[in-house]
Amino acid sequence: MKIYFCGSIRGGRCDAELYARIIEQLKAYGTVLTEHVGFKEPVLKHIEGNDVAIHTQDMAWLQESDVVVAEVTQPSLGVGYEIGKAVGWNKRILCLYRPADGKGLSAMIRGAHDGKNFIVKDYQEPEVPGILKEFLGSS
Ligand code: 6K6
Repeated sequence: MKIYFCGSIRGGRCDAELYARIIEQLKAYGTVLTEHVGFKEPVLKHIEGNDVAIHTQDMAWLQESDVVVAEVTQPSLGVGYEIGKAVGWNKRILCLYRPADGKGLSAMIRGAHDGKNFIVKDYQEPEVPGILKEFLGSS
């Protein structure tokens, strides 16, 4: 299974270490095409700084992916764009959101939940293994 993981980059890197821990768990289910999203420093040095190349590569990976897992707590235009494209390409999508006082998830994400192909889960980190097993275990 090819897994496309989405997480904020220019939207803010406060959750980068959490992304890395989720990606490590995702590897038990298949190939994570976007492992760099969890890295502290940019590692795609050959395309870093070239936004056209980043977009082209990411869209190719997104198209070839079987499922999309997005950590959506830190708002990110890029993650929202990727989720929208994934919906258009009929991908199965899991969005993970950590509720916090005074903040709320976009209605464009929460409102897309259909309980089948587009899943939105409010969670805390200890729940991640069970959520991934439920979403990916049957894929
Ligand atoms: C930085 C860190 C690692 O690699 C880089 C170079 N930049 C990007 N490389 C690959 N994918 C990117 C890069 N910047 C954004 N993306 C894609 O958009 C990722 O797949 C993320 O899920 C999403 C983040 O969007 P922003 O708007 O938060 O940057």
